[in-house]
Amino acid sequence: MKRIIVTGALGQIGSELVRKLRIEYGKDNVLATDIREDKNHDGPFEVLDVLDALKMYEVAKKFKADTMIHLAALLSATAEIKPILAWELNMGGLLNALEVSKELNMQLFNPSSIAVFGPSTPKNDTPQETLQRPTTMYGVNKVAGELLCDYYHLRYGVDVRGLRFPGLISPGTPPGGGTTDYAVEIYHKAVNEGSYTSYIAEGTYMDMMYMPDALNAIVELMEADPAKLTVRNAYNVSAMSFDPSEIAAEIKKHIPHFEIKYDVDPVRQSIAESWPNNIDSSRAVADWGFNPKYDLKAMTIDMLDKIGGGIK
Ligand code: AKB
Repeated sequence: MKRIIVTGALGQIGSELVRKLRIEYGKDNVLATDIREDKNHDGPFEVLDVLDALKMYEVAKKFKADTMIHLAALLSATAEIKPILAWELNMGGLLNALEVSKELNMQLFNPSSIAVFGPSTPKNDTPQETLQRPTTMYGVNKVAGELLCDYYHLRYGVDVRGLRFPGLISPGTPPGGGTTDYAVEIYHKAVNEGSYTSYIAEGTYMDMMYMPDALNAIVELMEADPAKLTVRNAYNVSAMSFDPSEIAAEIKKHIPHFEIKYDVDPVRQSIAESWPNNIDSSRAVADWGFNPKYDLKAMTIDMLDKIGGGIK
């Protein structure tokens, strides 16, 4: 049975992933950690700043962890506002996670992002291997992080695995500071207020995935036969691509009075425009059977149901 330590466990992915891992591997085999205290946490929990390498080592060693899921990071929009902090946290945290994984012989999961691509990358069906010249601090962190993962795998044999996540959509803990967050906010505003003002312009396409598919992808990748993995930096994975008007039209099918307006934020718009319209996930399909279940239609039904909008 795996013994898993999760960093950034109170964030959007972490809060749902820890719940799933505890169901699959047993509550006491999954240690949630975060920089914030969670007094009501239901299961093993430790306060951990990922920049504290010694504490990361001690906590993982004491727990006898054989796997680390390293989620603590600043997302793209916040990273543009606080680029130095983004560099320190995103790079320092990952370096510590790689070092601790090397020392304790742990398997490591590192989330990368569609942000590794930039304006010179092919925009449609973006291949697994292509130009990666991002123009955001977050993208620079993610490319450097992917290279570090390759390095630790080649040089030290660390069993590191990663996914280039698109925007992740979920009804629970909200994302914070991302460019794709509009696709989460829109559902809450639709249910609670009947309208949403999008900071991303109509016609701007980005890759997206519903959280259950993202969680399955993490577990399947970490369980995959290492001999089948041809990528150690991070696999392209996407389940759908849409622009704000398409998600609005899907919501309108269930909430007919719903209206979308636009008040474009230049910072997040320019980040979105530097990213692909849709990436090609075929390598993940071939190597370990990536198979997302939710498209825009199915995700919208589930999101509205869970948020409380019901289906009319
Ligand atoms: C963001 O928008 O920053 C993230 C991402 C695509 O990595 N959701």
